[in-house]
Amino acid sequence: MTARLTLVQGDLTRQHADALVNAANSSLLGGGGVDGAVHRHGGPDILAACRALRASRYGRGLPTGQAVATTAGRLAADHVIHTVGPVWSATEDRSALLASCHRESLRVAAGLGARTVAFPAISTGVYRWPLDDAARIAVGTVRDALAAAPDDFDEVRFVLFDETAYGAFERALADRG
Ligand code: AR6
Repeated sequence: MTARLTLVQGDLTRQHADALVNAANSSLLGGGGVDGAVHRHGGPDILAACRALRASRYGRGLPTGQAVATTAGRLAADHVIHTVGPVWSATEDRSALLASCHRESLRVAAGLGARTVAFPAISTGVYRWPLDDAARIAVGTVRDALAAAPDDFDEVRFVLFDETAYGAFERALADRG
């Protein structure tokens, strides 16, 4: 059975899910927006796990479009999956990297057996990606991934911080039926 694709308006860090996706940066060492909230509410174990990843596999940082998991610390989840969205560019098409964030996060989640996964609107804050376009890419990519692996997940949830973001994702869901 194909997983449900759902939308909620709210704070990612208040969600209950097997895995929460963090809109990180390649340093993996924290920042503002979702990333700041994940570390603030999740506690120091997440940063410790990120530092360990920097010291081992990702000495040069996590490349844009890739994803890696850590503990979720005190969050109501088993895992945080950190992914690095592309910074919006008006001159260069970076859509493939934004799609890759979603695909790779789901690949990592499936590898961990995480059946419920919550995503924020990656790249639409500090990285300035226009919401409608980001929503179209996010929804389309997740939909394709779920169709390709219908038994891997129960629910993929987009958690949108405000009404504007929620509306953009609602339109993207409706657009592709
Ligand atoms: N829950 C859900 N959505 C949120 C939350 C939250 N707690 N906080 C913000 N948003 P951003 P990016 C929304 O900036 O654009 C960080 O500094 C926000 O309104 O968190 O991928 C990282 O360290 C927006 O719609 O991520 C990177 O340096 C969306 O989440 C950089 O920002 C994404 O906004 C990544 O930028």
